[in-house]
Amino acid sequence: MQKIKRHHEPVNHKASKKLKLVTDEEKEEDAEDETHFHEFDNPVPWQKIEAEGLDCDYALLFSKEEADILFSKLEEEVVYVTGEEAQVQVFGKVYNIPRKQATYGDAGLTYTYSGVKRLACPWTPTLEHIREVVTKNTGQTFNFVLVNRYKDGLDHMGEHRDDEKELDPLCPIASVSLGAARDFIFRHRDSRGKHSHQNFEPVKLELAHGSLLLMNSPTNKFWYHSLPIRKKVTLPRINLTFRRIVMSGKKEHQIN
Ligand SMILES: O=C(O)CCC(=O)C(=O)O
Repeated sequence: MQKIKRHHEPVNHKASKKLKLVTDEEKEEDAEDETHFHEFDNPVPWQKIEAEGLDCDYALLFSKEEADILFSKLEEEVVYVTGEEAQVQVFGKVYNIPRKQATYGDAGLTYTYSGVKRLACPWTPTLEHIREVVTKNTGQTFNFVLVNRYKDGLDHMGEHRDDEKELDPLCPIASVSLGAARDFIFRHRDSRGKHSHQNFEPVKLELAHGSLLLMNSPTNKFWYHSLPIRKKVTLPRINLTFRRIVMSGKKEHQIN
């Protein structure tokens, strides 16, 4: 197992600059600095999760009461895709996705996932609210969210990397979990399959109700992740992965 270090600073440098006690001199300097983030007034205790090529931050972002309300609101608001849209093609074969999925985001954005192109629906009030809280606590902006709903522990997500060309590779993927706690496993790309030539230990986490996992660059280059079947889990879970999509896969076309 990998070591998880606790740290109590916000996750980016712009933010940490604002969260320490500042002297008057520093305040004057800050007044000239356009990149200050006074809204970082609600720091959460982050845990650092690190391994070779893996850099994540984990925090409980919402209290149980807040997370319960958000879960119920999302159950009312989110409309999941059905029919052919709820299927994927892998090596030419069509499969039903073993969970429900929906995509929301800024107007006109699309995201291609396992060969399927999805158009973003307009933000719902609750998704917009959660996006704002994530931005406040990370300093990162997001223009898209992939929603996955797992009815119980039989619903799952196979091993993959979030390395699609539309994603800004330097923007972390912010994964908010609501509902049943589920195991989440990272596996290094060189430790997969029979012919793996390296022996990296997998990194295993439990994603709690109300938590936020930030997958920072270069995690998605080197590590695959999955949400395996857990037969003992009987309750549903909703996961939101906030992403920053760039129009053509090139940074200069960034939308947000
Ligand atoms: O539900 C989860 O935590 C996994 C989500 C995920 O891997 C993804 O959206 O790429």
